Amino acid sequence: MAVPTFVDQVTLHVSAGRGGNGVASVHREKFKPLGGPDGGNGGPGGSVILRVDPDVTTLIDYHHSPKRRAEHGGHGAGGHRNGGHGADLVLPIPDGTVVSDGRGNVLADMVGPGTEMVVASGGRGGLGNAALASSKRKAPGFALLGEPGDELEIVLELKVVADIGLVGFPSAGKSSLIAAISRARPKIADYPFTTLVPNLGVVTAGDTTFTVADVPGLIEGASEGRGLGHDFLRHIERCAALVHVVDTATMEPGRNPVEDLDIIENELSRYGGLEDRPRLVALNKIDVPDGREIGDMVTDELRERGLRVFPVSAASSEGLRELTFAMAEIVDRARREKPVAEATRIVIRPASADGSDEFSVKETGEGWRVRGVKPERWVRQTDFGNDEAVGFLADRLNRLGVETRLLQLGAQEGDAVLIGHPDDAVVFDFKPGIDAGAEVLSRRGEDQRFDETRPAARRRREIDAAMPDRSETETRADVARRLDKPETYGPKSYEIGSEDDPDWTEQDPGE
Ligand SMILES: Nc1nc2c(ncn2[C@@H]2O[C@H](COP(=O)(O)OP(=O)(O)OP(=O)(O)O)[C@@H](O)[C@H]2O)c(=O)[nH]1
Ligand SMILES: [Mg+2]
Repeated sequence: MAVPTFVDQVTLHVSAGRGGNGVASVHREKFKPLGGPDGGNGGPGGSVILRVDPDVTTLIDYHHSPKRRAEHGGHGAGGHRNGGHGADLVLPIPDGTVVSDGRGNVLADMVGPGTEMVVASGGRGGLGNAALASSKRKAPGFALLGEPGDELEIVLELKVVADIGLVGFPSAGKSSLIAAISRARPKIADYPFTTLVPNLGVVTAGDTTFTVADVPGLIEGASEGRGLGHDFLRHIERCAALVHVVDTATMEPGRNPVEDLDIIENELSRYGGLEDRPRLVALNKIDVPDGREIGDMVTDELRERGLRVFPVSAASSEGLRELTFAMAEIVDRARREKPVAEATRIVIRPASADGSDEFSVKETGEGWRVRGVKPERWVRQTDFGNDEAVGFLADRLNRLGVETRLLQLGAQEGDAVLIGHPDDAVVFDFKPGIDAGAEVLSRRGEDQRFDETRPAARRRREIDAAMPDRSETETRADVARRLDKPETYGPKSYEIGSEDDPDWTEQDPGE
């Protein structure tokens, strides 16, 4: 099979970068054991952006590698260092690319060099514990996770943007005509279907510069799939006018210019949508003596139908000036009626991604389903291995009114609460009445309200409780041993979530 060099339809899988995680870290200095939180924020992930590039004429690159991914944001670090911004991935596409989602909904029609579209937005970076600190929560022992970037499938379909489209039978001389009036050098040969992909040429006539495209030759039955031409008719959908290129010198029996033109018109009307385009007729190959004679014979008949007819020769250039000026006239008129598209920037966002406070609660067979931009984002930002982070999430949800709404709707303690899209919801047991603000009393990375679910934290708390009553010689480690509760926490500096973090290395069978 031949390797394709022109591709006008591809399915592309795009993934934006993940936001970097924020970090929980505590500033340590000799003789200053209680330094403040200094964990930096994660950087945002890079976005995937489509940009119309006039130098790109095919979607072939995407046919070869249909998966594209932007860079992830960098993680934050101690010492207030923020993670770097993940680089955007800019994908150049040809002018006239129509972008749709996998279900056939058109998202954008990309016309005009420089037009941009953000198809997949990078995830936000998570806040570090320095940014999360407040007067109530002076040294948070947790940080927020970066959010995943958008990931989706899009379909790109190229509809060449040309002002004039040439249509006609195979070998009528369409490519020869483009070569004669522009600098384009398409393949020309005396066998049918020489042209396999549209050719584009830039033509200047007087003060007007415009583009002309040809498409593979059409034959009778093209609209039913005969020949190649039908698949390419989408490339003339955007043209302001069509030019029939008719062969006056064909040796094929039974063919004549008028009938050829009728057959092509019939195929165009079966394709549909092109009825309103003005038509010109180029009677080609009049340098051949028989051709000129036949051209003369049919000119009047075609003119009587109201068509503007131009006897031309792509070989000798006769008549081409008149033809190109007539094209320019139509293009000028069309441009006056419909100004050329300017570069625009389009950002696709899910309808609800406006950061609104709206959320919904619905009872389903599986439990109470909570949907909303904020609750879902907060869940994605939460490190569920860190109780303080989970407590922070509970506080945020309560402040938004999620708990109140659940109670109003009749949710009972122990009911399942699912937050997020059915495919990847996070499930909680409903436990109302958890007061906000308890975090101030907890150790870093812990939240008293979750003690029963965290044996390690409970153990530590029991040791804490026994400390005031210990004998003078007893150390904390002795107390732990006496209570048969070995403790792994030491006065070491560590980044929460790092390998040194006791919560990280410690394996609690019950968790
Ligand atoms: N004598 C003469 N021959 C021409 C003229 N225009 C094209 N031809 C010849 O006709 C043959 C077909 O020309 P193409 O330009 O390839 O025709 P086409 O319409 O692009 O054909 P497809 O791409 O197959 O649809 C070639 O051998 C050309 O040299 C002309 O004005 N005079
Ligand atoms: Mg051709």
